Amino acid sequence: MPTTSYAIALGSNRRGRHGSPEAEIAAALGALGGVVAVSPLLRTAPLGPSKRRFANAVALIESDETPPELLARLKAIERAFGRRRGRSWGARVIDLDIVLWSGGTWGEPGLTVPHAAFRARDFVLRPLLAVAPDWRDPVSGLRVRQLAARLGRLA
Ligand code: PH2
Ligand code: MG
Ligand code: MG
Repeated sequence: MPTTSYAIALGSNRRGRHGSPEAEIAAALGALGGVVAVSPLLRTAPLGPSKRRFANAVALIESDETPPELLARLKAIERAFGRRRGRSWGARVIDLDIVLWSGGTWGEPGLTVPHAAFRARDFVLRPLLAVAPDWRDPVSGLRVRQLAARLGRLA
């Protein structure tokens, strides 16, 4: 029985072999497995240099994997979906980020949990609020609903 849950942020702003960004996110949810909740899908303005709008969502999953094990699997799914690496913040078929982990914090080069920037990102906090409003961020001590309210316009 999985004892560990994760909040995963999904983003896409480029068509892939499944079709539209929305279709890529739906396919990624299937590939993830262990999904227990999915937020509504949002269309969001790009943060950063990419010109195309994103489809974004957050899923809660249950998994026995450690954060590095899950990260390796997320990267494999990104590769299988045709994600090209190396172009930082370029348009992407799929982006799968670990946002929160029920085990608390994890810190090592290349993997920080909770996600280092999620508290400032509307396109993560808004869908996260829909599926896990009471999840407490172990770093700030604030619940997701408080983080969302703090970011403004959200709660
Ligand atoms: N992801 C990024 C950079 N900018 N903007 C939006 N709206 N949604 C994203 O998922 C996103 C972004 C890097 O991962
Ligand atoms: Mg990523
Ligand atoms: Mg990302």
